[in-house]
Amino acid sequence: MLSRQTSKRSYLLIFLVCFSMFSLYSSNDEDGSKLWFTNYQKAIINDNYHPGSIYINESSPTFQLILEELNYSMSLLFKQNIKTLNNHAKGCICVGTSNNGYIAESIEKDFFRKIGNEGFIIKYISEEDITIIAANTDIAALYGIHHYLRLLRTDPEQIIAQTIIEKPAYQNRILNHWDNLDGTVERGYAGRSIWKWEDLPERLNPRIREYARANASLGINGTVLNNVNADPDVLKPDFLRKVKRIADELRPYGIRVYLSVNFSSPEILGGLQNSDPLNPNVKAWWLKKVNSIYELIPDFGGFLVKANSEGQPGPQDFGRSHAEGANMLADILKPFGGIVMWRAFVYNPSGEDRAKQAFIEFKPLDGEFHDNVLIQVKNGPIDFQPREPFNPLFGAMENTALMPEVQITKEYLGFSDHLAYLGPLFSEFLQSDTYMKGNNTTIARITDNSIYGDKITAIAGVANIGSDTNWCGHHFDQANWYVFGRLAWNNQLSVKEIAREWLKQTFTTQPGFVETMAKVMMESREAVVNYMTPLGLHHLMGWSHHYGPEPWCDIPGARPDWLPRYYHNADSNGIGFNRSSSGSNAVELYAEPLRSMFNDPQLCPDKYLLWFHHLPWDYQMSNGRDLWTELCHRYSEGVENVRLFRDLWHKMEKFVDPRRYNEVSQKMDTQLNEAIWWRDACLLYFQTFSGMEIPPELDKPVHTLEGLVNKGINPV
Ligand code: GCW
Repeated sequence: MLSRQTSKRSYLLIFLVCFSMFSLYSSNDEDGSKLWFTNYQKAIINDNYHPGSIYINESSPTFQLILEELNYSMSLLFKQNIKTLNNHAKGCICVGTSNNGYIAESIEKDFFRKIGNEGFIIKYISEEDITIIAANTDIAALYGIHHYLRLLRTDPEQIIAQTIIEKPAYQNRILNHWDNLDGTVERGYAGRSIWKWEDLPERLNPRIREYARANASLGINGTVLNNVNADPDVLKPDFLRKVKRIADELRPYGIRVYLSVNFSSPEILGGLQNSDPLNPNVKAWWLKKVNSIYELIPDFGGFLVKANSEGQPGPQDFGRSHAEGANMLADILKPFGGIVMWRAFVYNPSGEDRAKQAFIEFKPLDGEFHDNVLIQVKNGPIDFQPREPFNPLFGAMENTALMPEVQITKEYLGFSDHLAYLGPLFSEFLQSDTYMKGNNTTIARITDNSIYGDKITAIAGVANIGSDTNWCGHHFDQANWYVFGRLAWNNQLSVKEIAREWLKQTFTTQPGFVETMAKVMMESREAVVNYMTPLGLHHLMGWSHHYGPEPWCDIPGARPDWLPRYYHNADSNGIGFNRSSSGSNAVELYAEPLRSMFNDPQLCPDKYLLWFHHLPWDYQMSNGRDLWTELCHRYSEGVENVRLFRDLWHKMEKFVDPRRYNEVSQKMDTQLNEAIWWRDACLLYFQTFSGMEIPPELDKPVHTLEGLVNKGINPV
């Protein structure tokens, strides 16, 4: 029997155990709101590396942020109070520019020349046990400390192994928000706009500061606040005051604000007769407007313009070219240091293949754009599909600054319901060789100035950020924001390494988790391609909302180039879009050897086969299967991979807090159901043309075609 004393003690023990379990549980039950600033557990370099103090002798709002960030992160990492020093001392982190005497003494001058305004150096001086983070500007020092903290949390050995010198690949690393002024987000799947326009300028959403911190941690240095389908009202004085409030908040983090503008603003807001870019009154209107913006926001970045595209107004409405429109705005912005990002996303329901139209319109304008204009080109020639070959404008406009635009929000890859890590998509695109100047004329090297030299450089990603607690809708969609930022900084990084980095900072550094999930992430986009649009198929999704499969979609009177049939061309003879020399001849827009390779179905990579060719159902693939059988296998493989990902995720339960574990599990169930939906819809529909059997070794459809056609999709 327990004595009274013992039983009291055991109650106390049970209480303590329960209490500590409870606090463990509650502190570990993450909701995703902390993004990649969640896990600060492992920071072991070796027993001797325990920095315990910070020495910064310069001051600015940004240096203040640096101090706060270091204090916060290092006390979590090293589990001790971090001291702030007035001089350098053993065991300190010393951050600053060459205005700091100790830094000037310790870092070679040449390094400062190499890193420019945004690069940094991290140097560990082992004799003194001091880590220096040096840069030419406070913003670059902020990038430096974030890099340092990232290494501490993911790969700490690097810090003591060598001097690290980093500088960004692109000058302008920009998020494009498709946020409307009413708080909705076009193609946004994570809630409403984080700007909360209605509260501004009086009240600022506290999330904007966290947003700035997250972007600065990646080196993102610009943000376009509003949708490219631009509401002219954004340029009204009341709105500009709201924009100013956001710009003021983002400034210490090195983030400049840009706006999408409507080309008809002079007519709509100014009451002018037209918005002709050569009309002196129009120019005067824009000049006055730009002046008023810079009075409020002295470091305003410039304008993003979607002109003469999908119903948006533009210079062609007045018989002027894209160059005339862009240059007019650029000339006005130039004295203020602003730029124009002019989109090349143009196509019309003409007889011409949509995949050629941007090239046909823009290529002849090469050399006509002024030097503060960038042409913003989507990665593929159609529209952010799960897979497209690269847009042939890349490499073809030697005398024009071209900036890549990728879509971080997953309009065509399952919204925020499907796990699809976009690193492989982004790097496949950036590393595509255009062969325009021989081997290794990759898009990364063209657009970062490594090949044609001396132009303004930039890259844009359409943001997937919203008011959802976890910012992006799916916990794993945070990785897409992250990988965009990391590649914008260094377009040569391994996207698998980036996935590992993100996993370690967001969940745990346990190798069993990191390696398994990095593999899942790396394979996830290919799985989506397989269950949605394998072998070069594209644009099979539902009308307007773009969710789910509708290869049969037919809307009386609709633009043909908005209907799936335009792209898949399935009939009893076969399937695919003939863009070879016997078809639309889009292949001619590519340089050799790509042109010949894409033109010949025997040489064309399988992944682009039906993008460039219309082939018979019994066409022999290189693996010996006929086309129909291969298509069935690809769709099934996509589904099986999702099943595998889900099973692997279930094995991760012990590594992940319950909330995020359950939320991701639920999304994975949805993804599996929808992968099956895609497979069944596409195969059953295409089977009506092929008349061939689904191979018996593959799972049978669980739906009927009739049921799916009548399903009536109700996306989020
Ligand atoms: O992909 C299409 C989207 C539109 C978008 C357009 C664009 C902002 O469906 O919603 O409009 O691209 O990029 O301009």
